[in-house]
Amino acid sequence: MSRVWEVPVHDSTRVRDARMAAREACAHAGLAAERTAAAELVATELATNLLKHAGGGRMVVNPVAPPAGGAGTSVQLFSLDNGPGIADVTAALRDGYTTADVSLGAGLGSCRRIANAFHLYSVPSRGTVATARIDPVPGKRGTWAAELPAGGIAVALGQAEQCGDAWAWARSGGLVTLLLADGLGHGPKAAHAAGVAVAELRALAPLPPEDILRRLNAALRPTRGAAVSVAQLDTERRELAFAGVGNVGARLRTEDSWTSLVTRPGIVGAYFPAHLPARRLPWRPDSLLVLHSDGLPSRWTPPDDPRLLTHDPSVVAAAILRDAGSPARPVRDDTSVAVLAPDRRTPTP
Ligand SMILES: [Mn+2]
Repeated sequence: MSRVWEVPVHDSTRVRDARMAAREACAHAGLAAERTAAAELVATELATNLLKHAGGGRMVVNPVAPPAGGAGTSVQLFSLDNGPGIADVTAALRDGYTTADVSLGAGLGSCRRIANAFHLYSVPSRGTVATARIDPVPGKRGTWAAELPAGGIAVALGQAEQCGDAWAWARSGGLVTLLLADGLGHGPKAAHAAGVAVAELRALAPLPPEDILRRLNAALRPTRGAAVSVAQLDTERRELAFAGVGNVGARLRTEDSWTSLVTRPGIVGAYFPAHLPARRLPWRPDSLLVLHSDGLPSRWTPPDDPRLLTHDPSVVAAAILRDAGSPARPVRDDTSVAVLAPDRRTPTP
């Protein structure tokens, strides 16, 4: 997951770049030709929409874990803009629908049909976030339901190919564990360190967060190290356990307020804290957890739109990333956001 693609889309030549990014990501993920074609079509459509309807924006492409139990790697495409938004999302998702003078072709409805999961969050005058996931095999298309309990997005400093941040989630019995790792510095060595942490998660998922971090400390010793936070939801006891080493931020939404969860100073793989207590908190049906690397401005504001919070975790993560950064506040590092929200269900757009 260390490889990421980011394409600013401000003129028509960039539509091709978005399509090529999707193709490269599919090759990286080992997807078959038919899935690659689907990803290219979705990328072309989303990038074209950015130009035609949003006055530009950006596309991000990340390899991600496939749905629970699935093998291989999926490709997640994101389209982010601050354009006028889509007034009627339901109409826009109808196959063949377009507001442009000239038909764009299949449109968003087609993206929804082709992708294994497609989510759209649009606010008039604030812009649109679209996420489309292409899995190794077709199926379960175009659902609005949040079929995965977690989602995330990662972009690299200066649109580099290697991202030093990585996130992953894993299920083990009634436990759902979300991890975000920020490799020291940036570039390939940071990406390697974060990648090792993510690769270890599946095997460590039955352990409590503090033990996962201890085991990662050993696994990351040959690397340059990483800041890592681990949040684990016990779905039966409805309790969240959290522990972190280094500067990966965590915020938990409880009722209508956000709580920052504190991490211990240190570097997983290099300087591990002697004492690492996990914090345990109650988890409500409307709870939502955000993990983020320090690429996000330290004073970012959590989303206040209750509609956003009911969306798919991939959408929430992408909207946080979009809204936290601006030309006035350029990012200084790789940036990633991961969201845990297993109880979300979005019956209507
Ligand atoms: Mn970093």
